[in-house]
Amino acid sequence: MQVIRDDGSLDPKLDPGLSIDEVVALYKAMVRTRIVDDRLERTQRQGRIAFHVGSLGEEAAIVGAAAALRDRDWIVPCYREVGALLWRGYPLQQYVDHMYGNAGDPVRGRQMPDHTFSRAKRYLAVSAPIGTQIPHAVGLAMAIKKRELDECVGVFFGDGATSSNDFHAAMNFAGVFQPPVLFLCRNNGFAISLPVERQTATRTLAEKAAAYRIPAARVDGNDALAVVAAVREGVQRAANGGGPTFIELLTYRLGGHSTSDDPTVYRSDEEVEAWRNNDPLPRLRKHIERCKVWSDELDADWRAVCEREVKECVRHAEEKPASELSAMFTDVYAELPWHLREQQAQALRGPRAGAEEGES
Ligand SMILES: Cc1ncc(C[n+]2csc(CCOP(=O)(O)OP(=O)(O)O)c2C)c(N)n1
Repeated sequence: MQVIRDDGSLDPKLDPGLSIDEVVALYKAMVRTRIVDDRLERTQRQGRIAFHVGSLGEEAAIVGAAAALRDRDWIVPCYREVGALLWRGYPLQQYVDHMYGNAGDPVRGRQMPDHTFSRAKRYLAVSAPIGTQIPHAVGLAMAIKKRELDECVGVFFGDGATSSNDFHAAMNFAGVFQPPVLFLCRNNGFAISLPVERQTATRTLAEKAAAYRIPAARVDGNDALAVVAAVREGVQRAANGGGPTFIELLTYRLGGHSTSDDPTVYRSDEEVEAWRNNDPLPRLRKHIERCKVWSDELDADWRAVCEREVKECVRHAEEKPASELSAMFTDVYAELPWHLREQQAQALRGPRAGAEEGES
């Protein structure tokens, strides 16, 4: 499924009918996500943060899907979807604070960078083991169905996650019990170094849904408006009591899997170059330029605004103190058990205090 044509015009049969202001907002959010990514990657390379998982090249799949969900719908992310959280108006400063694990980090430094959450924005905490978030999302959607709420759940995962037990258990359950859930599969070509051809024997990922009797779509995930159209259709189906939808978003990870990866060892420059020519940002930009609401000047201005914003956030994040060490022991038990109280006291005395005092 494709909406934006090569000349920037839209296929009238599939056009999701966003206002031009909404399309510009979507484009601006995609650019902002990329600039934030780029800044964080540089920050990691300078040794100022430990780790980053980017979404270079996947912005249409991520931000486009978020734009089609309603604010009351839930997002269950993988780890690459902070663009969806930012789309919902999550403060960039709070995200950058999380990347530093500083005192402003809502996760209080207890998780890896890019493993954040927001209750206010209905964005669940990242669950790092691949695929585990998929049954969480189905469970959440079951609760919505039982309470008869007009809400749905969009769960993101990669092509690699379709090989997990959790994916199949969740799809099967959703097929049988019909909760309002959208399976948003970002097929970005790779699970770290494993190409999708080695991940599955099926020709597409979308066809897997047929076995669970879940309606599916295969969408050009680099076409932001095709993503919006497909996800809207899924939201509509869920709202009408039609149950789950599976959407395969065909895209490509232009960057490394994370800052700990070197993709040049498992794929060719030619392949990356070919996908660079299919970059979702220029594709959407072509449409808004054709509509005469965007220009080189506006583009440069917006990029400068985003650059300034993220640099400011990094500066503020570096001024803040680290998360409290004691936070390592809080927020799990209503009453801390004795052994954790002991460990907390020891940690607060300092890493070598126990040994010096002759404790084992
Ligand atoms: C159960 C489990 N096995 C292995 C890993 C290590 N791991 C982290 S990301 C990843 C690849 C996932 O690929 P995919 O689902 O396609 O998502 P993508 O990173 O491409 O967005 C792997 C194997 C993990 N986190 N959990």
